[in-house]
Amino acid sequence: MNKERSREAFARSQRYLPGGVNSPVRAFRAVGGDPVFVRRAEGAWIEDLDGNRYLDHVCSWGPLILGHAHPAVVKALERRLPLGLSYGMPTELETALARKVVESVPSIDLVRFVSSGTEAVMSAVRVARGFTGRAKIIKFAGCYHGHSDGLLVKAGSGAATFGSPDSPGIPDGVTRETLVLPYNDAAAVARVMEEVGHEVAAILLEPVAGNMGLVPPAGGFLEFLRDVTTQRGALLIFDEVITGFRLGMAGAQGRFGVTPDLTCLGKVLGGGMPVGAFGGREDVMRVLSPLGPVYQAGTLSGNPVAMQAGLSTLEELEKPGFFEDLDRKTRGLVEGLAEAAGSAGFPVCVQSMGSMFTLFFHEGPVVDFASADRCDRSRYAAFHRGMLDKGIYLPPSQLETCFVSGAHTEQDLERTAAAAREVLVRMQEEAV
Ligand code: KE4
Repeated sequence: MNKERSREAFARSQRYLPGGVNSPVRAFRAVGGDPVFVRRAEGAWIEDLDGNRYLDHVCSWGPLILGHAHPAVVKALERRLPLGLSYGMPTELETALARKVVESVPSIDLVRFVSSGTEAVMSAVRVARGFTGRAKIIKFAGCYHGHSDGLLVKAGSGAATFGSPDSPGIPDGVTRETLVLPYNDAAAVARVMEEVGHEVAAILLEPVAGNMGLVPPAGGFLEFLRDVTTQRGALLIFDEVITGFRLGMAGAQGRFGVTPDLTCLGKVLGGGMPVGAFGGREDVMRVLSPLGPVYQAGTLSGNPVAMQAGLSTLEELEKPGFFEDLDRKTRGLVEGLAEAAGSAGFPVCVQSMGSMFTLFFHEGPVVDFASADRCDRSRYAAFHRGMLDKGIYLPPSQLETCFVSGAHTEQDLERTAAAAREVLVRMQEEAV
């Protein structure tokens, strides 16, 4: 594949942008090689500057559940744009999208829109602390909640010791109130809640983890967290930035029947435009300014163009059979990938839920960050390069999740499975 124009574009971008990108994972550092620069995308396909086409399983890291440039979304935006891009004043579009969120997501009585998932989770944590008057937050290793200071934390030495910053530039004091526990470890949560539960404002997690690869909750784990937070007067926050409107209109909380006190949303909710949201119990959300004393604000929050993109996207998702069809197609792909993995001759396992999946270079199962961290990353990098050369675009990191969109056809997905088989076979041949 000729990628000369992408290479030249990457050289130019590094003159003006740190690392040439506006989000680190896009720089391909975890898999090697230069990033692909996009000229256009449509449906399940991306075209790069050199005219190479790729079947897209990143889908902009989740938002493009309909595929790229869905006609209904584009047409709605073409009608919307001549009316203005932003007002900084209320519009009925915000109310319409808020109504859809409230009617779809079991935990949400009131919702506020922001412009990113980071903002959504940062704000939800502030609301939880403001509502409870408590400072401590429990999060889980391997769950990513955006880059707000208090959540870029790595586990302290002992279970009950508080986190330390996971990036320079964050004072110890900011992360001191954040505990990091192993995902799916109910015993660790029970111990800490026994010790300091009365000081915990909230337990925060991805109900289905997507940021250490696809790691589902262990049986009973979500139900346990719901019970232990209720018992100790702490709030339960589901970060559904990935899973919201991805695992169904009611997200992971609908699929598992566990209702948190607050939910964070993003990605699909904006249909590719910058939208995040946080919402939950009315009594909790009423602490927010201008009703209550907890401050939060945003110039482009509820932006009308972004609201329109979200509304048009959700209207497509609500059509009968959308999710059933998407999940069925993904199951077929995952079966093909599992078959390819089984004949690889080295440890590869596939984990999936709904239209999300990850091939782990690990014997499996991957149940938390410690196990995810034992994946063979150099094999994943070789797999990524091999798939890219076959025109299949996978996340440039082992610890991410792949997606299927409504635009992927059965034929497309057979192509992905066949490519995976060929690449894994070649990797085995080259390894001997
Ligand atoms: P953003 O600020 O990137 O919109 O959302 C942060 C966020 C919050 N919560 C969850 C569960 C998330 O997955 C994310 C962001 N996801 C990553 C990829 N898994 C975004 C990709 C990137 O960082 O470039």
